[in-house]
Amino acid sequence: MARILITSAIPYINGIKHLGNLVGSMLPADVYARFERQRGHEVLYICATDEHGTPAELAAREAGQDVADYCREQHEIQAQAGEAFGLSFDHFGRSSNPPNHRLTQHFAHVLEDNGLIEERIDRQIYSIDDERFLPDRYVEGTCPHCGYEKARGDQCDNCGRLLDPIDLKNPYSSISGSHNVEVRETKHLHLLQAKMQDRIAGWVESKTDWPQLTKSIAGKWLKEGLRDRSITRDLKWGVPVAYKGEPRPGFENKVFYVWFDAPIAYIAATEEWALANNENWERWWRTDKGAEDVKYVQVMGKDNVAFHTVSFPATLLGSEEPWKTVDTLKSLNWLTWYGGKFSTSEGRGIFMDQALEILPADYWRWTLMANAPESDDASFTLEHFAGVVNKDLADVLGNFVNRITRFCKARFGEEVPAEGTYGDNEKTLITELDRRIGAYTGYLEEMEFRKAFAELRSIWVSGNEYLQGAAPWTMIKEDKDKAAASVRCALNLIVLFAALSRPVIPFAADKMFAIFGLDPEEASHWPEGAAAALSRFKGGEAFTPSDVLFAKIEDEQVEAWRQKFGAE
Ligand code: B3M
Ligand code: ZN
Repeated sequence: MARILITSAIPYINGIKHLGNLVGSMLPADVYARFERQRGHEVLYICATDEHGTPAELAAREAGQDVADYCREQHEIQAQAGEAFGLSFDHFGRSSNPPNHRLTQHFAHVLEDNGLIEERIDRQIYSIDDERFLPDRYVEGTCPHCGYEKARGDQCDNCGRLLDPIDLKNPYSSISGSHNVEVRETKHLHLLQAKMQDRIAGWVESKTDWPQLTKSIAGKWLKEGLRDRSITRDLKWGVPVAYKGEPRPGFENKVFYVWFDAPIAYIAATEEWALANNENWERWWRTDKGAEDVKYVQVMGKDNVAFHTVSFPATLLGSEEPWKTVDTLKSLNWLTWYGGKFSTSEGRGIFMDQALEILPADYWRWTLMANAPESDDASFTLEHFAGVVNKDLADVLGNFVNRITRFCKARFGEEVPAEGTYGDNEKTLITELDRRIGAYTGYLEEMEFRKAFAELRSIWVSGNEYLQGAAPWTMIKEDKDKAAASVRCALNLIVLFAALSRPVIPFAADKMFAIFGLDPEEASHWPEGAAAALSRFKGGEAFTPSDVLFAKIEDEQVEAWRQKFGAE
């Protein structure tokens, strides 16, 4: 049994996440966590809300709320949405909670002791009308690289480049819209990443099994040369620049930069989990306390990769303390909404809460994961979604389950039939299933989700084909025992399919187990092989057919959703 620590990028607190955010980090991490749990490994899946920085302050201001209240409410909303989507976090913490304050201040302190932090004078945009500095997203303007006119101070949404606010052309305050701004000097702490270039490069080098996308993003940053970066901001909301309760002189009105404290929240949220469950967090994070045996997997969208391959490792390695660093880093491309951006402000796209108002979680989970933006960006359209649900879930998996349980009930009664023995048809099926289950398991291990779920779909199809060939509905007239054996085989297949499908469609899988009154925890142990799985029921086991597992999506529904969610 291995111990596997999984973290997905922690979602910003500023409002409920859309389907693109979901498939970019939390959902693939969940699928992987569920898979590894079913295989009997000890898994700890940690996530949290990312509550600091200008996104939080700006959103609270827009909502007309105090930022602490806003974060508390939004955390609850995101926690509930995650649960409703079946995201199986072991803990969903908050970057604003005390453990993260303590750890963030601790890291800054040891980094400074190690000569990796320095006070420097920065030039920052100051808004005369707002009477304050405008860090990061508080300032907008024209991107110096691509000319986009609404680039934010920290990043251009159009070309994706990271920016320094003073590089923006024609800057203005995003609070008041005022152009009455000037550059002023202010003191900040800088993390001396340039000193760590060789150290980080060597560490990245040692990560031989990182996927291509991850490697190439890290490589690009290292090639450009690591730059020192400021890790404090002129803001009120955040982790105070203090140590053991003592504010740092001259930094009373400053906090740590959100990207400095957010990854540390992975550790802090583990500590929250430990506190709540009387567990030990250090055995997951400290290599001197048992974490050397942990496999640590991170999942995130491609825009977060630089922070996880360079900045966060600089924090961990620079501390010279025995922290666990990432082993496998799975990064994903973008999911687009009809080829464009999901946008809260423009009402384009579907958000997690809205999705569940119209259809159950599994419909979305399947479609998103089977078409995950892995090798490239992928486009979400309602038409494609309806096609996938109708074909894969309703016609292939749902139909298989409904058809065989109804037929058995009508002709053999509500018990698995015991008559007959397996023959050539079943032998062929077992051979095919073993091959496909092996491939499927391998893809899940590698987190190659599209390939994995293409394989799972083929596994479901092979069940349908088997049933088509065995045709118990005609066979029953010639050879009732033979028909009984194929019905038994097909009923066993339902349980096998449920176990294999549970990482991605957990709710439907549990409904499938419930047909036979099976305990999902026990019945979902990762299948050893098809032969064993298909002889689970020997005959005489009672069952109750379920109602329709997956309803088809009608054209009229698609049309109505197109209007509602701004499809183009
Ligand atoms: N909250 C950005 C994002 O949600 C950021 C991730 C932090 S991971 C430590 O894309
Ligand atoms: Zn740009």
